[in-house]
Amino acid sequence: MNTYKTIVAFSLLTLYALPVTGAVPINLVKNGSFELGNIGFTSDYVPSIYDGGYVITTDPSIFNGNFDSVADHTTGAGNMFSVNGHATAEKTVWESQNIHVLANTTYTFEVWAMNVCCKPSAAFPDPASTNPASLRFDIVIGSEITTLGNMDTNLNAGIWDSFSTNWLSGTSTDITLRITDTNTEIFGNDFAIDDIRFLAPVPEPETYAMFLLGLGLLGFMSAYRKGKVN
Ligand SMILES: [Ca+2]
Ligand SMILES: [Ca+2]
Repeated sequence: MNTYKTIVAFSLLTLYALPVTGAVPINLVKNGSFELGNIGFTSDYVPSIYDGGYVITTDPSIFNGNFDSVADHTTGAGNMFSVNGHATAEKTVWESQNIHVLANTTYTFEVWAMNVCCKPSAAFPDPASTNPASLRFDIVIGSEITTLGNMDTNLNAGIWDSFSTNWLSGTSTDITLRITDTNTEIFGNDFAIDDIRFLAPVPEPETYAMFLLGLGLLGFMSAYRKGKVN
């Protein structure tokens, strides 16, 4: 009976634990947290403190003295992608490496962004009135561009906001993700991006297999107990 109880308890624990351990999605974006530095993406922006410039930093105020001193989203002490908005329209802020996707599969895109303008100063007496960036999130498949959505950064500096949406791959097999700032103001329009994720679905067949194995164990032990008692 003790063995029976132990196995039933183990099976139940397996059933409860699997949805948790099996539910960790895989991020297909290389260096989406920017913790590896200036790698894994392309950009029309250049390393610079001026308009149309970016830097990977733990604190945007080091990059540009007018920017607010704010922490990254990943850990509060890591890197973020800090940007001084471009004056020319349709410049790519960030574009992922090629991402291979499975056909007819739903993926989840997530990104965090914040306004980093500005420290109160003579130039920016009321930072909350400065222009927030207007970000557009696209999926690029060859020459075809599909917009996933748009997000303005918060009017106030230092507040991380997120954008998240699902995308069905259809017949697509290879994509890139692209972020563009549609605001071309140079006054304000300074922002940071962090934790860009393109999440593959959880591998469900394995979870179901373990679920059925657990049920099988329960059934077997139930039959075993019945036989022993009678
Ligand atoms: Ca980060
Ligand atoms: Ca600016």
